[in-house]
Amino acid sequence: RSMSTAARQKLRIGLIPADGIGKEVIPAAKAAIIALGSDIPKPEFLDLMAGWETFTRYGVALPEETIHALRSDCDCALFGSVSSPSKKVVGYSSPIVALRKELDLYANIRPVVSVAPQAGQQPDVDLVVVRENTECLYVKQEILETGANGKEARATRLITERASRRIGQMAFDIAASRPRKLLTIIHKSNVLSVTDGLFRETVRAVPSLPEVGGIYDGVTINEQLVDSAVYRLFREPQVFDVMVAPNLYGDILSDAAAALVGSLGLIPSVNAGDDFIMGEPVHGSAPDIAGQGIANPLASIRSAALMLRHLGYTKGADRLDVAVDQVIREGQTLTPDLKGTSTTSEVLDAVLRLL
Ligand code: GGG
Repeated sequence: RSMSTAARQKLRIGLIPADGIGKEVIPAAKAAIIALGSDIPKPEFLDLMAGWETFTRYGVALPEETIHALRSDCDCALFGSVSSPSKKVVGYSSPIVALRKELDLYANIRPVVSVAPQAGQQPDVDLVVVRENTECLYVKQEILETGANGKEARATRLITERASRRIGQMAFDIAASRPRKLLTIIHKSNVLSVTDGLFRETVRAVPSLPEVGGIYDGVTINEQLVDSAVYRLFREPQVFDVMVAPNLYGDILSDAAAALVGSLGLIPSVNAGDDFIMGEPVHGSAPDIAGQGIANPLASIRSAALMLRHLGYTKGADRLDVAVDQVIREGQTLTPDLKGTSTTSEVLDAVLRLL
């Protein structure tokens, strides 16, 4: 669903690089956006803070100022990557999980496309994972108690009709706009019949909602248990077009799908709500390579393209996508995750030359 462009004079873009390689790839996306010139309204960038490093410096992972600036002063945003610790740290909570909730960015849309089968990408992969972005186990209601079995840890998994319906509608919209018009609902209702059962039934019922009025009649609905979906993803990824999944399954499936096209460093996403859009590379903060200047900027540039496309700036978005695809196809200027020897700035320069 594309948001209104509303004849903007300028495009105010919040930049939240956050941690690790986010600080290297978000500036690359910024440079690519600037290079679009008059194909988009004049961009204005606001540098905003969030992340583990922000927490260690200021005692807060997602400052109020960042949320306020996104709500009041930005038309859209780009988020990099965050390095949350694997152990509980008092006072810390993942800023990206919180941001998605604060801004009600209820859909995480993650396209995975192969453009260069000759370079080891699986041929004909062209799928979109539509991940519910606000609930499931990510409501983060965990408790630790001591009982008869020693320590007992419990987590609440929340699935609501409202969230399942709106992610379902988003997924149907996306499926209806694509040539194959095929939607696969991912669940595990044979075991989790209450929670995944509600997700599955609610998404399935979307075409029959009174307000939908038959617009999804051309969409074929499939469903697949999450475990066999992963199996099929590796055996025959071409069978998938749009996959809609609860939060955790969607997170895992999209990382798995990235392996089909060579690197997580290529996979973009947008966090979409009805009023705001935030691009975000699917990869994390990659502490093993952070600071070396070799992070792949292509997922961030593609995330900028997705964000612009969502806002209705199709020409600018197309130019970014065409340039990125060309760099991948040529295979001359690639970072080490794609078996290349180029740096982040060399890959960015290759994209800029093609813009
Ligand atoms: N850009 C995606 C990203 O940062 N992934 C890592 C992630 O989501 N981590 C969760 C967290 O650290 O809070």
